[in-house]
Amino acid sequence: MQAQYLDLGNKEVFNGQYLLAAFKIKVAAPETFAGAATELAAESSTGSNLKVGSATVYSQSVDAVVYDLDEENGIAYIAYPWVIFDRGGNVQNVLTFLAGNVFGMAELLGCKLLDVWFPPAMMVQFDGPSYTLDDMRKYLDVYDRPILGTIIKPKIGLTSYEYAELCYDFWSGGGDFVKNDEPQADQQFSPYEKMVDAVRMAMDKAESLTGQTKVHSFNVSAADFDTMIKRADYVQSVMKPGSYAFLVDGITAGWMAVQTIRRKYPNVFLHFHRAGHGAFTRHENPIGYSVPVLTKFARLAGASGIHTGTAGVGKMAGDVADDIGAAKQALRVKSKGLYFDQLWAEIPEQDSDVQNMLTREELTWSLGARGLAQLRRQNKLTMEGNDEKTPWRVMKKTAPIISGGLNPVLLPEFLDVMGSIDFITTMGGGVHSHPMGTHSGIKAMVQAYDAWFNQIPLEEYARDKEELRVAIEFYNKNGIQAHRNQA
Ligand code: CAP
Ligand code: MG
Ligand code: MG
Repeated sequence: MQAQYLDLGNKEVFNGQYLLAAFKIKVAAPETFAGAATELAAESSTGSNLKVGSATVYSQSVDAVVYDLDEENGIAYIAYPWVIFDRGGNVQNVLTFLAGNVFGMAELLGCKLLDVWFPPAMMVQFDGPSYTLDDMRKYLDVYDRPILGTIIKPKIGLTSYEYAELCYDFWSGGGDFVKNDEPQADQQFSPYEKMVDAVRMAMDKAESLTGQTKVHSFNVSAADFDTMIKRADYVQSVMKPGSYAFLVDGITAGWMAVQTIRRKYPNVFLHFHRAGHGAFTRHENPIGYSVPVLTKFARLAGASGIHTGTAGVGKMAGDVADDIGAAKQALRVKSKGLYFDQLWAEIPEQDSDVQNMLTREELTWSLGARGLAQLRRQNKLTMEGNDEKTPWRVMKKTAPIISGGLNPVLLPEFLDVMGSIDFITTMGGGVHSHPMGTHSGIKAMVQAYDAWFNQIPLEEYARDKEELRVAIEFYNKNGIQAHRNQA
């Protein structure tokens, strides 16, 4: 027990000078619950396992504070003076405190950061997103549906031209967005610059055929920052502004890579791929942090989009509370969390602009996904409540990116679970496994969306649409839905 970190009932922690955190902890005997919470607070702020004589009056003033305990549910609430964090908005530094050594503490058998709340004064230190889903919607001229995307599959192993052919097949079939898969880099069989050149050619061909603009997300993750920047600069030298995004494997390449790309290329969509997040976020893992926590930090870091999961509709573990909760943390100005309601604005209550925006946002979300789609089809509105009219004092949105085992037949179900159309869906297997090939895979996706929008059952809508009819038969037999039905 380190009593100096315990101050139950402390109300000062709500004065806007503290980051608030809710940890679910499991304690190793003989430590008490309160004792473990103080050890956690010490190690994740100013202390160690022993009280040091070198502490000063000032250093003790920035100790973290255990301000509430819910032993029955295993929740410890800890407040951190936000001044302890590196100045200038540094996510890796905050996580080194809150998600660093504490995961290794012997007296904690479980230590999961389930929710976090950022005070306005701290939020302004961080970049937040710059180029957003609204900008991509404008570039694509797509407002009344999700951005329809794919990941080229097989995950790796295609030559640059084979890769680009699939991009063309997808874009020419009506798709908007193609991404590199998360491990694609500068492999022997697909040299980076040749891949970029080939994608540009495929994009030009598809755009002249369809008359529609297209986007490609290039993975710029690399062994070192210089190589990452070199890859980003090459993409920028070949592609048209707006036609490309930079993908960063945010967990394996790290937060410094994410924030470097955000700061060097503010006019480019920053695509945060979260490969590796499962080690921290899966429910069965008692040590780590939740999907909403990862998503909140990604928005703070300035991700234009981050994968938030399919809420159990696809192949990855996940549920509505986590995944749709995370999507709302990413998109909304005010979003309810598991433990804290986050307001992504610096001048909250007394500001009429923000209050009007919150009212509009509430109305928009009450429409549900289809209601919003219909509103947009009539008015070509971007996401109400957090759009280009967004005052400077509100942190811009991060777009949920939804993939993981989705296929056209599952899209309607996910839309209803999501409750919004403001996301990018990227189906890999769910497009390239279509029995008639990639071009039909995206056509089936567009047809499935149209059926959902017009509230027509898929089977009925597919009567005169071969791509969708074949997709329904194939995915009901081979897709995730088949596995779930067997379960
Ligand atoms: C999906 C994917 C994505 C995962 C990421 C893959 O491919 O490209 O990286 O979905 O998961 O490599 O598995 P499929 P999440 O569409 O073929 O499943 O979006 O949950 O972070
Ligand atoms: Mg240390
Ligand atoms: Mg992938």
